[in-house]
Amino acid sequence: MQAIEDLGLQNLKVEVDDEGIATVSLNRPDKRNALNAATVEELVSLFTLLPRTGVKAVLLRAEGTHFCAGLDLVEHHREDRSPAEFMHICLRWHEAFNKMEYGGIPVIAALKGAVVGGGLELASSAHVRVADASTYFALPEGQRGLFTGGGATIRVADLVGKARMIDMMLTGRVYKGEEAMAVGLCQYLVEDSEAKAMELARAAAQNPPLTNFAICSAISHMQNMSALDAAYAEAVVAGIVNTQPASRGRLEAFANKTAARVRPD
Ligand code: 1HE
Repeated sequence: MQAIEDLGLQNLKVEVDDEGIATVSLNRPDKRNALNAATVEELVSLFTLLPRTGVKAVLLRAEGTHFCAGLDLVEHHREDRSPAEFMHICLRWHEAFNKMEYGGIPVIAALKGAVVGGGLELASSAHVRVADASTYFALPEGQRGLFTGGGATIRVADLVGKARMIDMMLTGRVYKGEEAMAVGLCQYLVEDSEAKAMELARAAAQNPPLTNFAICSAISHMQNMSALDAAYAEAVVAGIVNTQPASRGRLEAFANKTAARVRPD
C-alpha cells in the first residue's frame, strides 16, 4: 500500500503520532489557506489513503491565523475557467469532502480566524467542529458574484438550515462566538481549539474502529435515504457493529460493574 510520504504533499502537512492520531494541517498560510486545485487534489489523495493506514482519528487544522479563505479566487480569476472546467473542479471538491465525511475515520476540525466560503464547506465535511474566539463563519459567495460549489448547499444547509444559509449568501452575514454555536456552525467554543480538538480526537480514538467507521459514515449515508430504508440500514449496521468481538469485553466490564458509568461532569 502507498505510504503518506509517497503522496508528495506540498500544501498539506501530515504527522501521525504513536496513538494513531493524524494531524493534517492546511499549509498555505501566506494565501490564508485558500483552496487551489492542487490542494484539493492533495485532499483527495490523502483522504483516499488515510482510512486504510490504520489511523484512528484526524485532527484537521491550519497553519497561520486563518483556517481557510475558501476557493482560491486569484487562481480562479487567472484560469478564466469555462463552465465545464469549473464543474469538474467542483466534482473534485466533492470527491475530497465526501472522502472525509464518508471515510469512516473521525475528523475533528480545529478552527480559527476565517472559515469562509469553501473553507466552511471544508469545515462542514468534518465530523466535529471546534472554534475559538477568533473564529468566524461566512459565505461571501454572493459578494464575489459566485455560488457555493463544494457541497455547502448540502452540508451547511444541514448545519444551519436553508433560511440561514440563504441569508449568509445573500447578505454576507458573519457568525461568530456564541451565536455561531447557537446556529450549529460549531459544536465547541473554547480558548484553545487545537488542544480541545486533540482531546476529542483522542477520546474518539478509544472507540473500536468498526464502531467509529459506522458513526463516521453510516449516519451520513442514512440521511440520504428514505426513513424506511435508513431504518433497515441501521438495523444491518447495528447487527454487525453491536456483535463485534471488540465490544464483548466492554459489555462484560459493564455487566461485572468495572466499566465507567455515564455521568455528567
Ligand atoms: C487569497 C484568498 C482567496 C486570501 N483566494 N488568495 N473567499 C473569500 O471571499 C475570502 C477572501 N479572503 C479574505 O476575505 C481575506 O483574505 C481574509 C479575511 C481571509 C484574510 O484577510 P487578511 O487581511 O489576513 O489577508 P489578505 O491581505 O486579504 O490576503 C493575504 C494573501 O492571501 C493575499 O495574497 P498576496 O499574494 O497578495 O499576499 C491574498 O490574495 C491571499 N488570499 N484569500 C486567493 N480566497 C467551490 S466554490 C467556493 C466558493 C468560495 O469559496 S467563495 C469565497 C471566497
